[in-house]
Parts: sequence; structure tokens; C-alpha cells
Amino acid sequence: MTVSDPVVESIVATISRSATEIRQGLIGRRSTVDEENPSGETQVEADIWADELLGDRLRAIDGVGQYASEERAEVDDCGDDPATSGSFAVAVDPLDGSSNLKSNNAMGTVFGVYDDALPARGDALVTAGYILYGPITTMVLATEETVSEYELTGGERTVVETDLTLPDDPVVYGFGGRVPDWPEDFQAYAREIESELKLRYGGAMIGDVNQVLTYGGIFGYPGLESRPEGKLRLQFEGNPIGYIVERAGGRSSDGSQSLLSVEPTELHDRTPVHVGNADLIERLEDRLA
Ligand code: AHM
Ligand code: MG
Repeated sequence: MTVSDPVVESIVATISRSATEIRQGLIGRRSTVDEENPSGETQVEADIWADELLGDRLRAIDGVGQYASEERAEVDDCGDDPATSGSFAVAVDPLDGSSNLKSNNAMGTVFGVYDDALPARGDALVTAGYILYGPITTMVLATEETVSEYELTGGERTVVETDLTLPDDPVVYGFGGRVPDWPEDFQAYAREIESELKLRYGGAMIGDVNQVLTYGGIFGYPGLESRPEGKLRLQFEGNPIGYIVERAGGRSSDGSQSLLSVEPTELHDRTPVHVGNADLIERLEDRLA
């Protein structure tokens, strides 16, 4: 399956071709540096390196008007304004779950291609995807039409599945944050889910969401008592993942509405994130109402 717009195709090709290189470049870049990202989180060397690598390559594409990442404070204007021209804005989480580098567990790269200026609503996405650095490197790509999975080797993409949909019978769940920090309603929901599904939480959203897409179920990083807006960022994590799961037949929610309808206020806004089988998300919204 190809993405119909040549600029979007070129964005996807650039990211997928860079993935094998990023994976190899993780070696020797696992240490934390003495810096924080715009969300106030400690960065590892690989976060900064992957952001620079992707930023340089994506900004060089004709038709990319903006590049933004979880690792840089401001939107980088690099072409025509995506709000008023036919150009696109690319938002990237270069290494999602990079704290897993220390323990050598799964991690990912997340990207969203918007046809509007950033920060934008998720319904301005025209394509979103992620790379999963697991035992093998895969890419899940969602377009308006379909969700596909590829295996990536040495710059090549091999199609594994062209019409990825969530299985009807959910099997797994994973929720971030500490239980005592979950609001009571969310705790009650989690207790119900615990008795129905198997726990799968790896500390990298991409790894956890990929299990939900594969086996069916729910992933959530809820609003916390100590931080009602949760941990994950709308532009770089919530929107792309919401788009992918919705295109695969599931639902996404910030607790009361689709993530794709959340109005952003600034680039690094956080939001509660829940994605998975439609009935599990509906039950969650009922609980939190
Ligand atoms: P990051 O993008 O800075 O790596 O943070 C996002 C990650 C997600 O991948 C994951 O779901 C979450 O943070 C894990 O957080 P916690 O360690 O609180 O469980
Ligand atoms: Mg992240």
C-alpha cells in the first residue's frame, strides 16, 4: 500500500528508511545527559541524536512546512505555512519510551503528518505511524483508507499486513502511572478490566499499543490525581496513536471524547490517553462521566 500524496509518501519513506539507522545508532547513546526536554523530562543521548537526524531529513523535503518534536521547544518553520498552503506539518516523538534504553526493552518512533499548522487537532492528520524497535523492526502506518504493518530491514519495507484491524475479542490491557495516583473512578474501571484481561505493560507506549493492535484490548495513560492532564503529549503521542487505533476499527479517548477532537492550546500539551476496542473505551467513558 502506498500513500497517495507524493510529499506524504516521501515523509513516510524518509522515516522508514531512517529506522534501521536509528536502531543501530542507539548503541553507545544510552546514557542520560544533563538536559531536560520541553516537558521537563530527562533526555538520553539517543533522544537528541534521533531528533536531529529526523529533523534534518524531514525539513529537507519540499512540501514539509513545519517540523516539531517532543525534544524541541518550538515548531521549526521550514517551508510554506501548512494552514494556508498545500504543505504538511510533521510532528515526531523520535524515541518514545527512551527510558527503556537503560533496561534494553522495546521502544518506538511515533509520527503524525498534519495538513494544518501545529499545534493542530488530530482530525487534521492525513497519515500517522510508528516504528517499533522490538526483536525485529516494524512499522505500522495508518492512512485515511487503511492500516498496514511492514517489516523494515536495511532501508527496505516489506508488507506484512495491509488491513490491520483490532481483533474483536480483547485479550490485553496496560495502564500507566501509579495505582494510588489514579482517580477513584479509574481505579474502579481498572479493577473490572483486571478480572477480564491479561496485564501487558512495558513502559513504552508503542510496545504496549502494538500489543493492543495485535491481540485486542486497551492501553491507557490516565489523568492522575497529581497531574490531571496525564503524561503523554497530544501532538506527538495522543493524536497519532488515536488516529492509528481509530483507523484500525478501535476508539480513542481523553476520558470523555475522541483524542482527535481535543482542541490543542500549545505544542507540548499533555492529555490523558486511552485507546483500544470500542466497547472497552465506551465503558471507560461511562465510568469517568
Ligand atoms: P517519552 O516519550 O519521554 O519516552 O515518555 C513517554 C512514555 C510512554 O512511551 C509510556 O507509555 C510512558 O512514558 C511510560 O511512563 P511511566 O514510566 O510513567 O510508566
Ligand atoms: Mg513519548
